[in-house]
Amino acid sequence: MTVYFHDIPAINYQGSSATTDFAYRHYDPERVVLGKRLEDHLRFAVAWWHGFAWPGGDPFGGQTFQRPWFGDTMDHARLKADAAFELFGVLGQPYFCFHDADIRPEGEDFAENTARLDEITDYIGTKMEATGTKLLWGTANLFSHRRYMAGAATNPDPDVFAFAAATVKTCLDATKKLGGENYVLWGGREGYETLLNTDLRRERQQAGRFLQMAVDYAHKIGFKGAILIEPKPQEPTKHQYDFDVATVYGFLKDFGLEKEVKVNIEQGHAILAGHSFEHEIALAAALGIFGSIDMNRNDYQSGWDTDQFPNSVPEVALAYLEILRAGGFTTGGTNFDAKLRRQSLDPEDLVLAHVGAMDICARGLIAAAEILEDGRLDASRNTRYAPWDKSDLLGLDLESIAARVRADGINPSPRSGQQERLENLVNRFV
Ligand code: XLS
Ligand code: NI
Ligand code: NI
Repeated sequence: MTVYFHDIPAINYQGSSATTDFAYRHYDPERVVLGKRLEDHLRFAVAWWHGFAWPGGDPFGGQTFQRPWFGDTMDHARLKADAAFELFGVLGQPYFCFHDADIRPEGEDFAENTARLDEITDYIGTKMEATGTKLLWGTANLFSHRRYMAGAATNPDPDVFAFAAATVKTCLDATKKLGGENYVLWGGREGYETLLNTDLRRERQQAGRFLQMAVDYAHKIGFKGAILIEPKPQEPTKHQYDFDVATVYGFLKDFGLEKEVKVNIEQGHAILAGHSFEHEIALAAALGIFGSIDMNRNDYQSGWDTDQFPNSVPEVALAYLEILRAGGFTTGGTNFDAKLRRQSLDPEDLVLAHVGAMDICARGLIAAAEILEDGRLDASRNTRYAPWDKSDLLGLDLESIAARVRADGINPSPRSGQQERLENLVNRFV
């Protein structure tokens, strides 16, 4: 019985000759690329919050969406889960992601929150078993409720730290129970508005200790998944502590967690930090902390985290190029942390947003694989660095290098970086 997506057929791969909007033109889950099925490369996930919890508001107006599951009872929560699994089925999505607050109504206190989370995750677990849909990651919403207005781990009030820590415990339990392959921490309010009331040093220590506790508990319960931090430079707070990949790596090093925690990188957050998505992915891979991605796109003019569905093959291709260069996803995947525009009211809109995004990602990944198979791009990069392969310079010191430069008459002659030529090469694939 359909709850919400009445009359929408299951979406199948039909290729570019498809005549309906309700078809994949590029995402063929069975297609083998670089020795792996596309579905296993991309590991798509639907985000419960944008698809099912977000009411369609903006800073100037409230709810535009009218969903039968909007409401704060457990019956509503179950109906929401029914609709979510219906969408996963229509799309053939292998994974989903959730925050505790997306799947259960807020209770009166911690005990009620926990009971509700247990109840709804039992319900969701049964549906997962029946459908084969899996959990890419779970997380705790430590930013929406007013108790978190001054931060969760970084709050000046230890009671808020305690409430947040207790909540993360329950969300780690829930994620483990559902077989989640990762657990994500996005510090939505872990930052500050003004130094006039903020002890930055203290807050940073609190955040580090909080993360150590989460990692210790994950070990203790035998959680096999990866723990991921999701960097973001600002919004909601003016200064977020987890600014970007480089900042997070320094933070992890400081608290001895660089081997324990990886990153979940979001396209829109990378843009807000003044980076490209592929820069953040490549840096995380170089540092050994690449985990997963939140796929979306930001409006390049607005300066907000607009969380739109991706629609540019050339951009997405460069991101997957770095992911493939890094060896592909292990526990991670492509989570659509993306929401409809608020005028897109219909059930079809939610389906087609994902269909388009999945096709774009498939095209991007296929293009990236072809670039690697072609080999010229990487060959050119290797040639560029080839002299380093036979160099012993990094083992020397300044004095001996100076002596060598004088003795050998070293006098470098610049070589072209060939950027336009390489851009032309890449453009033949995207
Ligand atoms: C918000 C974040 C959030 C995380 C999960 O900007 O992207 O959606 O992915 O808490
Ligand atoms: Ni995100
Ligand atoms: Ni975001």
